[in-house]
Amino acid sequence: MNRKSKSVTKPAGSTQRQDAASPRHRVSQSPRPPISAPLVAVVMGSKSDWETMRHADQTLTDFGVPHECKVMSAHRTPHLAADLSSNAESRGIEIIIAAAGGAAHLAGVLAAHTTLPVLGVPMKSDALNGMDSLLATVQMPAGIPVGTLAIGKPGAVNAALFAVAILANSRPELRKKLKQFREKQEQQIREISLD
Ligand code: RP5
Repeated sequence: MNRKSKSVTKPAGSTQRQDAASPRHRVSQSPRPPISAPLVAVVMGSKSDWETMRHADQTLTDFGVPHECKVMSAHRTPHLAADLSSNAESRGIEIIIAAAGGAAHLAGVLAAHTTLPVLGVPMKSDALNGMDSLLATVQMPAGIPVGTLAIGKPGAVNAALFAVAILANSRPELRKKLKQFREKQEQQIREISLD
């Protein structure tokens, strides 16, 4: 499945949906579990951004956060972008992560159509190595904020971690997972030996 051309929603726990004809389904006769509605929308301006943004997708999956990944552009598909953002809150989405490169106005445009928190990830560009994307994303005039992360993969991972931190404010189980993640990360550094 081309995950960048259509919505991909991952349920909490990242469990595989059981096919209606699967042996397990036939034996249990239990109703198919509903797929959790996405809490986070990961939007990117081009398919070429996916190699970077797959790290946001993976991080959200690791934390069991239901999310969707979509390609849409502020300038190539302006109506699609406006619709996604305008309807996000009513669909239960709580955070939008927006990645774009070049004159990276996607995050700002999405933020203009919603009061949900929008996290921007500047993509590394060929011409200016991502500085153009960074400035276009971070330098929002006062009034419509975009929380901007680092250029490229670190920003993609941190945008997902930031989304987890926001969601964790009202979800103790997610807070616990985030603390465990930090503890594991710290332990890995403590165990490094340079000999
Ligand atoms: C932006 O232009 C995208 O976010 C991407 O980072 C950049 C280049 O897009 P492509 O020319 O690779 O489609 O809209």
